[in-house]
Amino acid sequence: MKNFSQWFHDILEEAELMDARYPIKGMSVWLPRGFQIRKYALKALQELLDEDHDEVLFPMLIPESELAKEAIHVKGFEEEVYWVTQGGKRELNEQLALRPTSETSMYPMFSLWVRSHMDLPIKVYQTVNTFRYETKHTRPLIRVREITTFNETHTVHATKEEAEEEVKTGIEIYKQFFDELAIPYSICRRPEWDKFPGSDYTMAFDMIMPDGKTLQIGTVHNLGTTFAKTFDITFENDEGEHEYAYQTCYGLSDRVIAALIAAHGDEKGLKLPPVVAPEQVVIIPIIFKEKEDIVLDFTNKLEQLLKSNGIRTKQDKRDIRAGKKYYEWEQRGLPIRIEVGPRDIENKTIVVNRRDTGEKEFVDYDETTIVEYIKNLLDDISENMRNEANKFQEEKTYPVEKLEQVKKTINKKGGIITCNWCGQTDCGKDMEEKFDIDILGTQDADVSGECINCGNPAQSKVLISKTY
Ligand code: PR8
Repeated sequence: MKNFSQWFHDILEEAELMDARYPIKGMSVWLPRGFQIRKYALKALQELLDEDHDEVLFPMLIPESELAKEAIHVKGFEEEVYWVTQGGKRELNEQLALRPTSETSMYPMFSLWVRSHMDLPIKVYQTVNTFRYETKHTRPLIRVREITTFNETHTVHATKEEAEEEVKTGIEIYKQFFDELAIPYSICRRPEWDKFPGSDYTMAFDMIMPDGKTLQIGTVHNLGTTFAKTFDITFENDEGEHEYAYQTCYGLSDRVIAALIAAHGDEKGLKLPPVVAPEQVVIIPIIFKEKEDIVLDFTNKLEQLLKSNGIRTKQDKRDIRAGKKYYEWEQRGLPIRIEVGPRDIENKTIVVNRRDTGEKEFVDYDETTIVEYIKNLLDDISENMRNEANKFQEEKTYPVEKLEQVKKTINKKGGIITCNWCGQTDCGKDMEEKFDIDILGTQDADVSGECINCGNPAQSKVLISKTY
């Protein structure tokens, strides 16, 4: 892919995912095909969250007085908040923020809900739209001003250990989710200067995009007791004393769909993992005049058989050239295309094409085994797509030992560099400036030796890249 930015821009239109012509910067329209992909991705995520979290829905507007309460948090978002100041022609007594995220909408309510340790833990999530007046260059799905698919989980616990455990749970849920969608990632702990405003620390997932820059695709934050102190979320312990609760929050956004598109797409267009494909199989009847009935009778039955077995199937009977249909379905990224013509029916075969490898196979047709065959093939496609994507992320992650290799490697190859680091803010910021790169964060590892930049003893492994 020569020019990823252009490719990404074009594919949204060509595969009928989004219309970016909406007349507000940073806001786009989800088209039916895009919306379906979003729907199946959310379904996969919600199934994982629902095991141990409850879905809720909070209002979109936050009173200024609540938003302003947590000083560090509000500082982090002050440049990005949209304000509602009027109702009709009347000025509001207090201006209301369009939520940039929901801590300050939820936590005053948590304060009312939590009385004793019996009320804990609270583990809730919601999928909502949030608004951030981003000043960096906006791009559909990647950096938007209306995040239309903000899935945020918020939890409250009686102990620090439980909150730590929940951070691990959040990471595990996201790992499973990204694995299901065949989205590769590296996980690290963000440096102090880049953690979520108000959190103790932030764990982040980053994916290497085809152009070599990384995209932050999800974050898990340990909030400690900072917000509990601000919003007075306390509980009475066994000894009758009031204690501050420990909190976590974690979130994903529209970026997951961007990652999905970017991780697998190629020159022919989209390539969708079966779990999110609006149709997993498309059947193309090859119709010749005299044999039309025979072919359609066969393909109608095949369509019904697959559908009744839970395989999302579409038959494309449009009166246009078969070649044009192949081209379109390839561009839309459907995992499997089946072609059936009169001669295939005579030979008791069907032609099965897989989008991931481009392979074509003549398959003996047997009504009793075809469903099993297609299901296995879908599994195989998922697995193959996951392996390919993970391989890309691994191959573009380079351990580096000498300082002069940092900039050279990133500029030449893109991707993520790993090296030894002292963990000091001054040293990290010095590297960011010197080499025009970003410190993604640290990974726990047994390191020995010196920091690649300042020569002090190394404390951890650090991940470095250029970022979106
Ligand atoms: C929180 N509070 O808010 P976070 N466009 C698209 N995606 C975005 C954008 C944007 N402008 N900004 C952020 N994201 C916490 C956790 C509730 C939930 C995506 O955390 O600010 C990024 O992938 O880190 C980010 O990791 C995720 O939303 C969560 O946002």
